[in-house]
Amino acid sequence: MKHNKRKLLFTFGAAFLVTLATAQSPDKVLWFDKPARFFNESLLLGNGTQGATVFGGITKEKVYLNDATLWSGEPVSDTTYKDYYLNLPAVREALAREDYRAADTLIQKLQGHYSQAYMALGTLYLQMNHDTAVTNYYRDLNLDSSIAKVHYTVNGVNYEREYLVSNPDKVIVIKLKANKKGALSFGLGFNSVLHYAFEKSNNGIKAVGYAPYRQDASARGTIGKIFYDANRGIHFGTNIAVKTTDGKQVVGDSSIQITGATEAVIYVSLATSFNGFDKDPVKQGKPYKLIAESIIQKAMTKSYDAIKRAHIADYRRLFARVNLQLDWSKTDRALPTDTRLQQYATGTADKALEALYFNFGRYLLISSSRTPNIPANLQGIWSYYVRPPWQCNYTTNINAQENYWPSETTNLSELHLSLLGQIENISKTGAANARNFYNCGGWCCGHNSDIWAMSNPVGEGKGRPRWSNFSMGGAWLSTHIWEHFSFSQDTAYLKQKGYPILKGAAQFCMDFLVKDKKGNYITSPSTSPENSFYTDAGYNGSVLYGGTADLAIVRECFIKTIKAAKVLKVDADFVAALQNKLDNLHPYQIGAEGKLQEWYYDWKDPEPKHRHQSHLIGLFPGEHISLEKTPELANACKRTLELKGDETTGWSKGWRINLWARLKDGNHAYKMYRELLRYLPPIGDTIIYSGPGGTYPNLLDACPPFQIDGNFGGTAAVAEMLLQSTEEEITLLPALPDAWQNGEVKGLKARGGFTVDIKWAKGKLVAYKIVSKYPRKVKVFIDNKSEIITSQVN
Ligand code: FUC
Repeated sequence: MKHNKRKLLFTFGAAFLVTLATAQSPDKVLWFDKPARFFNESLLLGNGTQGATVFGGITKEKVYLNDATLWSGEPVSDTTYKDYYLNLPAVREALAREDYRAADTLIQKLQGHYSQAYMALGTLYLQMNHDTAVTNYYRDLNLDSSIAKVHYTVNGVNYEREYLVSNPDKVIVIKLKANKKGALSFGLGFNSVLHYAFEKSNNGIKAVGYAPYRQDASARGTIGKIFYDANRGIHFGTNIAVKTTDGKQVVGDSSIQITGATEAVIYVSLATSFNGFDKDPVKQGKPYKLIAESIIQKAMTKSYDAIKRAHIADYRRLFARVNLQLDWSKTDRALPTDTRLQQYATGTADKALEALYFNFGRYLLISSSRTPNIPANLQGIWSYYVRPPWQCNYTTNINAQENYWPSETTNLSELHLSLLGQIENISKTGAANARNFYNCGGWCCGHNSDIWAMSNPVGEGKGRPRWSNFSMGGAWLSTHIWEHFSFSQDTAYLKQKGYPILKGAAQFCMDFLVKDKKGNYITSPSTSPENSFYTDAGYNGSVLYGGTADLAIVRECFIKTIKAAKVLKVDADFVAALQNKLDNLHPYQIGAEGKLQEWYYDWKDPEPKHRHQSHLIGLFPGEHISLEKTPELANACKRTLELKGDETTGWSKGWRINLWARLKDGNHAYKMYRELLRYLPPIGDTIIYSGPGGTYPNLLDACPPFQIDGNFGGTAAVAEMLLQSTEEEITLLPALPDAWQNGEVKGLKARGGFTVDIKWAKGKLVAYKIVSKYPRKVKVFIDNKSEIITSQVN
């Protein structure tokens, strides 16, 4: 009844909105009936490097501009921490005598600087010269085309804007149109929160500026100073120009005025001087002014339609590889996205919204991860701060990795290369850290990284060890190398690029391991990401020996390095040495409450519901714990999750959904997926670090604050509910929730280089297709029964 009333109101009040919205697929379009007031309501566009945040303002429009390569800082020096390892024995000795308080203090001598921060580039402003009384307002983001639109009517004239960020042409384009000749008049300007100035340009306005060469901050980016120097740091250039069909254009030094036009196209180019993690961005920087100039010149020779056609074709080549249908035909979803989210939070069924969130995750990865060696950061590429939350960097104790969980399974393998390139850079800076901090070979990475591939433990001698002194970031990252090979079967990549890096991570772990009192191998010192314990004596500490998370990561790293060496038929002696340490690692323990023990001893947890669950890595994203192979350990993981409960931050929820999927509990995974999509109202532009995780009106994940990892974790989890694979077998519908009775998914990827389509009805598989480059035999599990099939050839 209520539902009908609402429909009536829409039909009567804004018939055109309903027509527009129902013409769109409810699983591929985000739309709103009001402009965005805040970032958390805006629409994000990107070509994988340049980003635009569109507010859809009526008389005043603003578009935040970003470039993935604009960060504070300069290359890191590998001699800064020479001899820090001399402080390591004292920490180990304190731990050996069980003096955890001393270990917590002494380990701070093994801390270096914090990371640098991702920088906002600037804002494009439009001032529309028409009345403010507007009807028929509508804005959307179409995930099928990666185009945002704004429509509204003023005094009987329909105004339209289309926004896109093109990868083929590397340009941001906005087309404005009025349906009455000469009705389009507007002014355009630019500003930046960084240091900048306007320079003369041939065809529009041009701003050039630079980021701080140093920014001192804690992990949250809230304290310390910012240092600018015109001769240091990453510089940027932006050119903005307009082409009109008619009317008049006046170009000033810092603004452009258009009067009496019918159509106008705004072109924006962005470029920076960043030229690699180890190159000085001034002395060895890219010619950013020339690059920005040449991009705009080339783009302006093309029509909007030509740029749009090339953009859509390029984008769809990636996006259209996967299609998910969850049987929503009977639901009326002709409502704005934020209203749908609000209704969903009260229990309304909206399977199209569940698919929309999945599609949006793939869209976000395509839009933020196409820059060589620069992976999507904590906010992808979209930030408007000089002091972003957590420096908007790479947090390598979960967040950077989680961003890439959907990359292989949802058929976007080439986007993984941005992260893999960054790992290669980190392996170079990380070799100095292994030497300087731990007197080890190979390479390692601490808690964070940035565009300079910094990888030292952070904290500057004062950081809390529970996050500052994590030493397994590199070993965890290195597992992505094997995952990329396992899905792509790209042996050339593994041989030439991947394996030496993976081997270096394993080498560090080999050297870092020490023996415990029983003769088993452990890490010492050790931490469990961001968590702390109570010793039996009641001390609340965070540095211990033999933490389970460390050893789980070491297991994953060794298992994958051994597999890679065997594929390449190399390093038999190294493999034997790895296998020996692997076999003699301190084994998993199951604690009194039945959970997988996080600490070497069965200590109490000050925060039993802590958001991190790094000791469960063997279950997901890892592979050495499963219900089939290690049922006891898998059940201990389950118990851990039960004891932790489901209430947690966005990224943590994203992770737990994957864990529940691996435990083959589709209904629990689905329950938490619904919670991940819990509507959170926009809280303005202040940064809030506490409160429940969920989803903002524009479908961005809230840790809180906004972090894109939750979006990617949720997207990966949908794939994990529908398809799981190991190198030996493929399981179809391993964790299908009761709520998804009927559906179809096309184009998911399985390990071994397979592409998989699955169709189901009434909760049961009805058809499937497995395709690969060459015909291959593969074991397929359906409903716990297996069959060997030969894949079809594509
Ligand atoms: C880890 C998490 C925090 C936050 C930060 C970016 O440190 O524990 O919740 O996500 O990364």
